[in-house]
Amino acid sequence: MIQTVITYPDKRLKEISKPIENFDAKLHTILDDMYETMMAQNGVGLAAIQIAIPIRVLLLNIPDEENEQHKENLIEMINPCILKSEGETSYQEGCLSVPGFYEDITRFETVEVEYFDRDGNKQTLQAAELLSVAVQHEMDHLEGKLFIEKLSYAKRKKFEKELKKQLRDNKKAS
Ligand code: Y12
Ligand code: CO
Repeated sequence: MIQTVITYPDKRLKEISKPIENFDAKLHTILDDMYETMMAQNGVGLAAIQIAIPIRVLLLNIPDEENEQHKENLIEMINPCILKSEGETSYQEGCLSVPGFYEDITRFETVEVEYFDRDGNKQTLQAAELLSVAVQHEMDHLEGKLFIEKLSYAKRKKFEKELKKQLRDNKKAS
């Protein structure tokens, strides 16, 4: 079922998510709902806290060269941990919880991540390029952090100005 994505400045986005202990049917339903929700909103990544569930679960579905997403490329990560990180890269990020705002953010260039799949099997992922950026962005959500917190003072001011305009426009439209 498609769920509501909560948006900034909803305080729930600041919550630190709790580890999963049981890899059961309830978890599988949450993962399935997250996938439907992410696809319905053209997302490439989604953390459970974005649908107001504070658990350490995230999804990634990176588009191919034709910019198309395929379910076979879906990665479900439960209780992810970064084992290794290298380099530095900058990428224009967006977030379903911060709609309409995109900005360049600096992160590690590559990361090695250990996580559990939906059946509780331990997995490792070597991530580079968009996958690396997206996994770091989603893992920040598990710590209650949004990409806008990484902005410089000047860019944060630009974001706040755009947010105020969005809120004004939404009020006018309703
Ligand atoms: C680079 C870095 C981090 C990520 C993490 C996941 N972010 C998203 O999936 C963002 C999706 C997104 C989709 C939007 O909607 C459309 O494009 C139709 C969007 O636009 C609005 O809300 C107006 C904003 C963000 C991914 C890549
Ligand atoms: Co996000």
